[in-house]
Amino acid sequence: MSMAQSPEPLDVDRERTRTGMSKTALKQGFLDNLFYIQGRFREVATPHDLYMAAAYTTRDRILERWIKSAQRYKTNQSRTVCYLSAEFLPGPHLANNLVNLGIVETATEAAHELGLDFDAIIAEEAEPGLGNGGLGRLAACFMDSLSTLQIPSIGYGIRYEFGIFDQTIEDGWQVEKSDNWLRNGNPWEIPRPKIRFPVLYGGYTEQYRDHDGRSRTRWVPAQIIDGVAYDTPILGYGVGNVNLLRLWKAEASESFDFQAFNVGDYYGAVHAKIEAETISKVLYPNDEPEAGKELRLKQQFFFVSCSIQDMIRLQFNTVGPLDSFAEKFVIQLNDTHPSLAIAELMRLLMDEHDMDWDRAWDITHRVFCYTNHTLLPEALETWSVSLFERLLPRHLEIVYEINRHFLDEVRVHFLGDEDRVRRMSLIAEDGERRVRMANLAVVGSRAVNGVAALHSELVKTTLFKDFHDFWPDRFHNVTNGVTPRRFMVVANPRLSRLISETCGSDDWIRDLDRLRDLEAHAMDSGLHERWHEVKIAAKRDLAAWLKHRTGVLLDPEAIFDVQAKRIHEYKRQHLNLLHIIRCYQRLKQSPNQDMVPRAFIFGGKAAPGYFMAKLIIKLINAVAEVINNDPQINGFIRVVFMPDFNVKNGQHLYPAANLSEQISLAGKEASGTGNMKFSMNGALTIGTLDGANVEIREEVGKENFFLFGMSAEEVSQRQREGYHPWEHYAKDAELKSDIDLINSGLFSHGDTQLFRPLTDRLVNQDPFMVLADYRAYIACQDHVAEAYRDHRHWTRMSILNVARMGKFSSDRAIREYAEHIWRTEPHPIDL
Ligand code: 4GP
Repeated sequence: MSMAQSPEPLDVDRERTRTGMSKTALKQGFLDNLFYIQGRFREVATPHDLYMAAAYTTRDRILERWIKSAQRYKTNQSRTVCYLSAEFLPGPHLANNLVNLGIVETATEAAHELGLDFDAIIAEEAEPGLGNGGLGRLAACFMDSLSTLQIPSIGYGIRYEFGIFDQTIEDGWQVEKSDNWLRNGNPWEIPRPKIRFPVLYGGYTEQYRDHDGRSRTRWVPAQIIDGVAYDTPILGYGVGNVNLLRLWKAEASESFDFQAFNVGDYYGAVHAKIEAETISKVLYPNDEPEAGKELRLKQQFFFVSCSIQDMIRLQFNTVGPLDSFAEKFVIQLNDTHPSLAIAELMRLLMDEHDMDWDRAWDITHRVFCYTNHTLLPEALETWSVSLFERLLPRHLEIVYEINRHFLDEVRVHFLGDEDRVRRMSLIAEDGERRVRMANLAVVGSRAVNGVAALHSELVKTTLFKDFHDFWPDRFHNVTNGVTPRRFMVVANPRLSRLISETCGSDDWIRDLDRLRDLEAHAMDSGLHERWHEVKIAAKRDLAAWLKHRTGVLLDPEAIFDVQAKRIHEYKRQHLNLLHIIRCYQRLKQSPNQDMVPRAFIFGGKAAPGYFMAKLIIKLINAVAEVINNDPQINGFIRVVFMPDFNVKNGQHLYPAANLSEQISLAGKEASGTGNMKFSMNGALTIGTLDGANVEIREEVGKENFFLFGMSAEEVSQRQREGYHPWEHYAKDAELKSDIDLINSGLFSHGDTQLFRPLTDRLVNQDPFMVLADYRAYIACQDHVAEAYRDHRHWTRMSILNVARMGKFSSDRAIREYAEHIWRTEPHPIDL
């Protein structure tokens, strides 16, 4: 609520007491929850008990709004957005919910009066790591914005018992630890044992005649598993709306257990239960590359089948007949992982609800929309026809039938172009026959979008060119965004306060374009001083945190140069490393040179099976060990790897960064969202013209962005002409000496072979053109160092970066989806 519009303090007090938001009510609620739910009293409570009591106290305050929202949506028969995503990375809920309820200060004071350490309570919460990276976090930002924009919505996904692994670093290597996030209970979820659906697998299909004599298909499955709903309320910021994150847990279906018991096969019954529960047991820890594993396909079908059945149930409960299903719902497919939903809706409409093909298809293709998140060929999901048929025999028939109708249309449109037909088919026929999930998603959806302007352009001109030729109007762009609630207000309270004071209101939290008001103060030396203080304080906090976890001490005066994201060759953490080695060599050659001190900070997980990514982590840590312990360097440069980068730990990084590394090879990063989080917190970007970097640069102004490297077009031209990385190695003496230093064994206790796979790959193949961009990157980094010397100028650039980030709020992204793609309206719930 804006300061200007605040009611009189007395009214606020009265209102807070009525709604349980007053300090007294919070304290009482907390003590009650500690006693009645945790069975503890103050004196014997563990830190985790205190956290649980705080969480329940907060949840109680959300429930009233939740029920009100559900009732209102039901009576209004509101059009509902169903966001289907195999991943959600919401981050810890407590702090975020307090912000969205508007009671951070009251809760802090209440905790203080009870003699509790508020920050310690917040820190107790386990990370719900139900996602790998960008895609899952985007889903969580979108849920926050959907609620804040008061759009009725349900996020559907899987309640993985084990989320993304916890990362530890041992001897410089990544070691994965299982993430038992539910071990101590999850106070935010509400189990819904009555919302339970059977999910079928395997078996065969058969034809039969129904009572009207029509030929119908019946699926006789070999296995039935139940999906049970667990709901997490998602509260909007400063509004009464609460939407739902509904995650499915797999359980053995009772009837199945029972059969086994009847024949005395007790072991079999238990076995079936274990097998059933395996489906929602663990998240696949791969970021982009596809795994092709049977369990993964089972997981995908599991959650889409439950979700579509749930929507049909809701349709009957509210609007009625299924004919208006596409008016009641819009289903957004977050990548191809949920695209089986297209075939599942067809099956349910036809086999269970008596519709003929044409009616069912009309509804289906009007209800679905699909977002693509990557162009990397290895990430495009395909499933072998034989596996697909074994698990989902009925769906394969439906996919074939969709394909038959579709290819008939293609043939009519592009007479005689069988090559095109082959490329567009839902089935790849070269080699082992495979189902192409991306093609299914495009054919089954009425709208397809990329996640940044450049990416959406490449989607149209490369990946889905044939489809774009056929259906040009189907393709859209919605540039990603992130929620300022999580990534500014929760992560960076100091900066948030400073912004609100400078702008005279906190309206920017809901309307991020209002950050523009900062521009008027960009030259104000008073603001400069405070801006600098805020940044330094965050850097001190991060330094203390990292010292505690890694033993490495950073100098808060140094440039905090941060690259935090999944480890992947296309993101080019090794390019960053080459620059670090360059700085090191320069300092060794002239120890007295006037270099701006730098702290190089990395964070990110590697997929457990991705050898090269794990080797990059090892190299980062190996370089860190040598540099940090070299007395000649004397702390001028420091390198540190933050273990277990996730939403929770990331919140320490964003506020403290001076420089944000967004250095992927142009054309490879679909959008990036870390780029937005850093910039919103006043870091300047060093980056290529890739993903959303392009738009960030447009917004903040090219003079406030450190650009280097080839453009996507130059990259493809180089590739067409033939790229020979060894020529760069041979010609550029510094580059050669940086790579040679790695090969010398300096970073590997004399082992000259350890990093060979990495350096050989760079010199001989270099698929992501690290060597081609090396020179430009080093030059740009020199430019950064010079710019940092001029504190005033740097601070001004930092302020302008924040001031111009309005576009990158997920509220803007959701507004675009709502207007151009979903055609949904807000349904405000009064407070
Ligand atoms: C990621 C993209 O790599 C990233 O550029 C984008 O910002 C993010 O999705 C959200 O759109 N892709 C994935 C993935 O995480 O698994 O494909």
